[in-house]
Amino acid sequence: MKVVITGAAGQIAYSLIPFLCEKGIFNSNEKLDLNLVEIPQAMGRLDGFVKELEDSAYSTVSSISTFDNIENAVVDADWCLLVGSIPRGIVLNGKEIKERSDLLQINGGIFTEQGKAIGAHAKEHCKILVVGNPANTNALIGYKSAGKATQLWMAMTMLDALRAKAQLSQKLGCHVDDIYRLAIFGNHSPTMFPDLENTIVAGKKAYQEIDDHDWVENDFLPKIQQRGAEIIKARGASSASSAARAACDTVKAVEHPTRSGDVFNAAVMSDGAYGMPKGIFSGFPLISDGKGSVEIVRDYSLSDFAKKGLEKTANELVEERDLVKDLI
Ligand code: NAX
Repeated sequence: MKVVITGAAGQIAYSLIPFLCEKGIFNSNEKLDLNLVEIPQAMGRLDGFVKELEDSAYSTVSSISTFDNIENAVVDADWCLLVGSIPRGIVLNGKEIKERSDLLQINGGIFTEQGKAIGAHAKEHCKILVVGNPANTNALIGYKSAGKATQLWMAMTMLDALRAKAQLSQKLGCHVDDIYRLAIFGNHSPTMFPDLENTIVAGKKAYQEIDDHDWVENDFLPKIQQRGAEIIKARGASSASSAARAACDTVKAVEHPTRSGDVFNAAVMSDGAYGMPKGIFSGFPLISDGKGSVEIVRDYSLSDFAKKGLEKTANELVEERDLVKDLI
């Protein structure tokens, strides 16, 4: 089982790789070949981390290799976790990258190259999870550049779903495991729409249990949409441990059958489901059969309030797509 991780010397990967090496994440008992990818300037830091991984003596791991280019790293890959990207605020060639359009163009270049390499060299049924932001549109660029319909491209919305579950469990005094069918629609950005109208908690409709639309609209939604910014303000750095947990949970969710009556969350290519425009990567409720097939769950009913939320996040995704149209 060959697993490629980019951005491997970064803060998310520092938590993510140990999580992935725990038993039971992958469906197969094959041992893992970890191919860790970084930019040339970060290879020294990556070597230090590799020493720590070696010292952890994971029984699940067969080999650990490092790469400063994507082409060689993805040969015969089963999974590619694309975590590395250029963050907003970085200074490149004397210019601070502040605008979303600049960020999309720069990361677009990275994901074009990575997509091409994955399409050409990774396994036919390789699964790809894009974590690096702007994750949905990076996934779109990667998917288009790969040009291989048999490969499964996803962008991460699991962290948003976990955040929403945590807030709901606090509100209703239930355990997170009692929450079913919580869905994140749209972009991994402040326009995302976390839906509670179809959520079930311990067999009951969550919305009726909450019985407070004002809390949903004015408390819950902004909290989930702004949670990333809240963490950056408090920590002085973006979410890392929770993002790593979410990435690992996404791999596990694809690798194993979804529990009966539940869904998991990731953004996949829209085929028009729930009125989301075709040809963008949007968060949807999904199910996996644990054998490589992932499908959108299509029986959610959406109120006018939810439809408005979906429209807003869809518009943003279309705008992002238009900003990178020369790359796709
Ligand atoms: P770090 O800056 O700590 O690490 C990123 C690493 O990627 C760096 O070591 C850098 O050298 C490397 N890198 C850059 N370009 C690369 C390339 N072309 N190939 C290989 N490696 C490359 O960031 P970290 O906190 O780990 O976050 C990584 C990404 O996740 C960011 O884009 C961040 O915005 C995004 N996030 C996405 C989330 C999601 O839910 N989808 C949530 C958490 C996080 O904000």
